[in-house]
Amino acid sequence: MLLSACKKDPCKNTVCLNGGACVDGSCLCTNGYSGANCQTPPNVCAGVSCLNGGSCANGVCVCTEGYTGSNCSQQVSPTSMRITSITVTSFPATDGGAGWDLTSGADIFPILSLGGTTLWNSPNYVTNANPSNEYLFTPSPSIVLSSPTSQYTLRLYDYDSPSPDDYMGGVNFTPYNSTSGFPTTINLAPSGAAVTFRLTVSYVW
Ligand SMILES: [Ca+2]
Repeated sequence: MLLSACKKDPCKNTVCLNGGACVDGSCLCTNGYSGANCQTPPNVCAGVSCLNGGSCANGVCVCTEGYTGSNCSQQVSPTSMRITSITVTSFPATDGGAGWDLTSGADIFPILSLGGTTLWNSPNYVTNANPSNEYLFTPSPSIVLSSPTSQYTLRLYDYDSPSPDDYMGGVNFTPYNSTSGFPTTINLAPSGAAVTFRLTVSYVW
């Protein structure tokens, strides 16, 4: 009995933090803490998966711009978009078999419109454009699309002033789609289109 009474307490020098309890000299931790002294907090981001470039902080997803929701899976609709460049990627070599101009190629320029309103009419045109080349137009300032879910129209013309310009072809498009992410390059090339374009765009939320 005497020996037993003198036995050292194995928990005498053991400190258990964060609500842990010492049992036989070892800490029994609670609330997800771990470590010899229950000093290591639980990894609250374990098992939290944040999509679309989001990252976990304190167990909660912090989403990148344009995304929301508990795991950043939902897109935030942009309030507007901007077109920073328009590339003409193809156009017909002839006007129904005849040349666009009497003795030379088409002098191309695009026009962007929304409904019946012209939003941008290229101030410059490319003389004698070659149908096997691509042509870049850079609006300055960039074109604001204030209604990204509306249908816009981009058309290509052959400059013929003082005669009326010839319409060469065009594409209808809706700039923003709630399920396609936020691409910065948009190809406007529906099958069968005589004239096709490639846009570079940015988003404003
Ligand atoms: Ca012309």
